[in-house]
Amino acid sequence: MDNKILVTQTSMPSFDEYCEEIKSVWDSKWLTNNGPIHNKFKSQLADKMNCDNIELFVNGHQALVNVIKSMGLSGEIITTPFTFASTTNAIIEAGLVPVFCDVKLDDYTLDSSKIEDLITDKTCAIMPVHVFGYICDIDAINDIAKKHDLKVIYDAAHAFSVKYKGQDIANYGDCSMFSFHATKVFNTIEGGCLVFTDSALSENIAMYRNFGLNPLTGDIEICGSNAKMNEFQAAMGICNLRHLDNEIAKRKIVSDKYDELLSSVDGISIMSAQADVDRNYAYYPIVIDDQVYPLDRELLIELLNENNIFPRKYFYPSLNDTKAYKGLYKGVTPNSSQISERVICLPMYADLDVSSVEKICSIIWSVNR
Ligand code: T4K
Repeated sequence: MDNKILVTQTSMPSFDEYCEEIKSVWDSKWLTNNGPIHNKFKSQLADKMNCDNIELFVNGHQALVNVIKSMGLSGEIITTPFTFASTTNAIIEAGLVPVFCDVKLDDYTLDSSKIEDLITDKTCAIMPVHVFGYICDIDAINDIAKKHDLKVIYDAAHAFSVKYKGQDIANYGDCSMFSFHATKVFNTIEGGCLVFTDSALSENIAMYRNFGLNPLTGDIEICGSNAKMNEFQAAMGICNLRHLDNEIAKRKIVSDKYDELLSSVDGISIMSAQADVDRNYAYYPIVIDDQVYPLDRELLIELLNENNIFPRKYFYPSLNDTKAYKGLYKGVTPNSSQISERVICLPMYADLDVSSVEKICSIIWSVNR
């Protein structure tokens, strides 16, 4: 083992705890396709998120593509370019057109004041992202969607277990997608889920995730995919759910330490806590203003790398500046480009010890004195 400090590190249950959870699979020989462990995990998640309609997926990306198709949407979806590629890719894979709306400089989420200017007669939905676990302008987005009869699909990949006004974040909008990838606050190795309000969608969602097969008639009703979560993933979820509160509590200690040590570095912005939000401390982004801070982003990353610390440029480039999408879709997004060019996510995970945070911060400070 080397002593590299990477941007994140997966949290896992003990080997014995996981083995205990998957033991029954050796008796049943039932590995996937809505097995008993899958179903147990699904009902645990529904209880945790206090929601009626939930479906589990092999990964979050497939879940996003699925819900766009299951809702029968067509035309344009207004979305943010400051996100992981999955958000835009899902819209395009589902056969729709992304329209990029700029983000706010304070929390990097969709700027709700700019959404209405982008609505046309082709707009069918808004897909905001609770990026880094910071929640969007939920109330304003809801009002706009109601006024213009649009669906709201939250890419909540980073926001598992976040609460807004005391309610689980899953309960806002028409649908929320959570990612349970190994790099997330809560993981099922790979995995994800959809939580949605309209129970009439359940049938379509289930069919799209299983080749379009109608379980009652045996007919193929739609052109579906294979996106089911298997028993090993679900077992990891059941174990990790037991440790989630502790995971978030440990992340809070890391985040608080960063806040304490970085809040007064000239030229480095950190995020402030949002009102009415119980956080999950998914990421620790900082934004560097190299007119003030002595190093630009690349040089700071180089300095950290020399010290065996490996932050990441989440998210760069802004998606409308990428090779795949540059010039193809509508939207003027200077804030997204500006943040993308200056942001780095510092190491953030439950087992990151405070002395490592102190080391990272002292390196950041060392060039600022
Ligand atoms: N929407 C948004 C906004 C998203 O951010 C994502 C995914 C999605 C949708 C789609 O959800 P999924 O289909 O993935 O469920 C990672 C993840 O692969 C991806 O899930 C995530 N967002 C994205 C932001 O980050 P990479 O390419 O940065 O991961 P990688 O392999 O470089 O790993 C980063 C660090 O994590 C490593 O340096 C060490 C640590 N790590 C990684 C793995 C794979 C572990 O400790 N254990 C592991 O198993 O994409």
